Amino acid sequence: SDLPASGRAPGPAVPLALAPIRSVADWRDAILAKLVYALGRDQRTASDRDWFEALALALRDRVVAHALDSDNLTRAAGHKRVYYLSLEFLVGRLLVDTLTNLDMTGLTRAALGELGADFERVRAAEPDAALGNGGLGRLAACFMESAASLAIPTCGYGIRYENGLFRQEIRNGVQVELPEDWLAAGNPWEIRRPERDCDIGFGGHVEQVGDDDGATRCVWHPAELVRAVAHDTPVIGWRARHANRLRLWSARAVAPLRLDAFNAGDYLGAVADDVRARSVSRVLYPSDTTPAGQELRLRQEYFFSAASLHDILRRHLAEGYDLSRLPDMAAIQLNDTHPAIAIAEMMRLLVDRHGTAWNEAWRITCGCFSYTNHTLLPEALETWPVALMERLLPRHMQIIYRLNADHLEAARAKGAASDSLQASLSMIDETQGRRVRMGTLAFVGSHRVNGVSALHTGLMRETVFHDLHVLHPDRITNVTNGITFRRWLFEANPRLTGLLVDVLGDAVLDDPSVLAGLRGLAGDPGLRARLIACRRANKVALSNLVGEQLGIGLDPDALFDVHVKRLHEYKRQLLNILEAVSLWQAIRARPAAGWVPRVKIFAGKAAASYAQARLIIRLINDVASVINSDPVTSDLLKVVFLPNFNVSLAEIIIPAADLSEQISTAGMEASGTGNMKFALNGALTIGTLDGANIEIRDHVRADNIFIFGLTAAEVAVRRLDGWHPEFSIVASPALAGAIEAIGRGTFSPGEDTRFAPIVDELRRTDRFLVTADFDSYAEAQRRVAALWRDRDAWWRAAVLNTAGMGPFSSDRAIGEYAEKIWHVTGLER
Ligand code: OAK
Repeated sequence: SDLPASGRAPGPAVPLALAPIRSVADWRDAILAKLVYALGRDQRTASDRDWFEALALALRDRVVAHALDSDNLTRAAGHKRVYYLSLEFLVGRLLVDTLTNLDMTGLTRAALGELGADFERVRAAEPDAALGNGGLGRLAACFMESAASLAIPTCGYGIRYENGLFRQEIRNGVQVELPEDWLAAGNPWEIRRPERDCDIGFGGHVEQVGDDDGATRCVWHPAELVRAVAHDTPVIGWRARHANRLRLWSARAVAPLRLDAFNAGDYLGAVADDVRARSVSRVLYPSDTTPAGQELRLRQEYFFSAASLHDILRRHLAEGYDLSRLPDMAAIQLNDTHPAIAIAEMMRLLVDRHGTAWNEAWRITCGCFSYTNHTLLPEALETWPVALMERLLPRHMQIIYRLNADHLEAARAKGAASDSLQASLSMIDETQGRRVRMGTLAFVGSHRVNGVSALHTGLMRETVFHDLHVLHPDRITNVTNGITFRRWLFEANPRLTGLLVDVLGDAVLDDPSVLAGLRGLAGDPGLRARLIACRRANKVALSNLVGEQLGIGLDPDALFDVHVKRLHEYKRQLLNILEAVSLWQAIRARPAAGWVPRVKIFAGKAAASYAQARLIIRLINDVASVINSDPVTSDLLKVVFLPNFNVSLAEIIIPAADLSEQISTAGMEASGTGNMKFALNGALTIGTLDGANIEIRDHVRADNIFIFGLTAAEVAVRRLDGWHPEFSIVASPALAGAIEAIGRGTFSPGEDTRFAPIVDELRRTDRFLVTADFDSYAEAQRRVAALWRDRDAWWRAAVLNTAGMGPFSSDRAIGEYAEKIWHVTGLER
């Protein structure tokens, strides 16, 4: 018979979406029912956390109904699906996102009010899901939201880390890392999917079935199995048009308890296998653009890639398709090289498990995969020691050798035959021990490879991927990053959003290109007055937070100059704090010279092992405590370092910013996405011609952005032409004065060597060209101050920033992926 394995006839899909909630009373009762019957709590004693959980469960019912409905439609339509494989999803909170996309915020405020709960406090009770380090992880989260909003059937796959990105405290100016326990009280958004669990192998040996060139069937006998346990979080799109899932895997032992050992009193030994297995999904590596270089990291990468591919093939076959049709039904996006081992795993599954011929398996694999590169920093280009791969993934190593032989042979046939070209094209790097180049594997196994801004994509073609690009000139393409306007405008800045709706109409909520209509209103005094009021309210909110957390009083009428992002030398927080020191010295020298009052706001985490970045955090904090207690400058300059930067804090800081610092060494920031969030909210950018700053300048127009510094091409020349930082320091009294003050212990009384590693780096090597760009940066800051004094001109520029940001919606970015890379459309209803 043609009944499915369940024995039940499939029948027509039942309409699953729950009836819309029509009244506050209905919704209030739905929330209360969750509080009482799902959580067993009493309304009179319920905590904010209890209300959050009850509300999330009530909302989840509705989102899940949409997700099942979307699934049914996708299946019935035989529609292609996208699979987004990412080791990081930096989601943040989901409550307001879900309410916004379901259009239930107002209703919920009222319903909670009737229940005696406070919406703002309930909202704050949700912990951030911080399953990512920075840009790459946050981009994945924006993309999930946009794919749902565009009704593109998509499943995100990643790891359900028990401990996400660490919580940062600053003690005596020093970063202290504490574990973040986001799951401690449970996670009401997720649903366990035990029927999707699968077992992932490691180690062991390979049994050769055919000849020994690796291209015929083999049987891998792993020495160890780890169970991948599936958890789904539904992701609802804007106006509830469609819902997708984020499927996160956690790890546990196949047999979590050895009862014999336990009964014999060996309580630790009885669970040792489970502890070992669970370590795979225990912590997120804080490896933002530096390699973790450890076995556990490779285990994580293979674990989630293999579980995800298993799931993708299972679904494809269950829906009755032949494997040869996989590229028509599945687009698999690799978010950087972290899941690149999936390419070898796909070949293994097709060849060894399903008996597909090698060349056909390769056609299927390349047809499905595409790869996004997120950095060109040499230390972040992933390579794995061949010996480690052979031990952990012996069959994959064989497959990689065979793929590499085919690839090098094809290159030779196209004329790339010299030893040096073959060595540079090889998947195996022989220069520092033998290591597998994951970027090369990802490139060769993908039909498209993309960079994340025009500049970055150009540099991919010219530098790291040059030889591969010559071999496959149509493979590299650009998709400039984007951000979801739902979270970064509607939710983070409801005041500005209300104003935009008033001025531009409801259409602005659905079509970001409508923002361009602001251009004609840039000189409108009425609009300006309302914008000023809205920014001021956001600045008051941030000032209150700073007051509560740090006891520093801020003047909301001062210029809020904001630099928030991961701490990394190439992002040059050091350039900013040096300029702050120099500004402080200049104000002290001439206190009555008509300075623009300024607050320099910093936030960001440093990788625990990154000593220089940690020291820069210390410098910022030490400079802050000296400057903030100086009575001479106290009305004119404040420096603030807000601890524990995360998505939720960003949502408060960004709408309150006047000036956005995007000052990386040109050529080093692949794109940046914070730059987009600030400009969308009307902050003016001070920045280098790096990453997406260049495209932002093109869209907001050069008069409305403060560009300074060396270009990427000039940086490249500088590095070759024998330039020395002392040249720049000698030529700049302001810079020399700032460095000297730091070296002299002005900010580390009694310990003048505290910042010696920073001073030495600046004076001797200055790999990130801080000294080379200092004067140009300081001059740009004077332009900032001059424009700030001209209130009309400043706000005109601010309006033109918001007006120009339509193209930076992640809906546009996802639309480009869909068209150019995935060959998929949104699902029609
Ligand atoms: C993290 C780990 C390894 C490789 C890259 C990253 C990463 O976060 N890169 C960042 O990706 C963002 C999204 O594309 C870009 O906007 C940032 O410029 C880039 O540094």
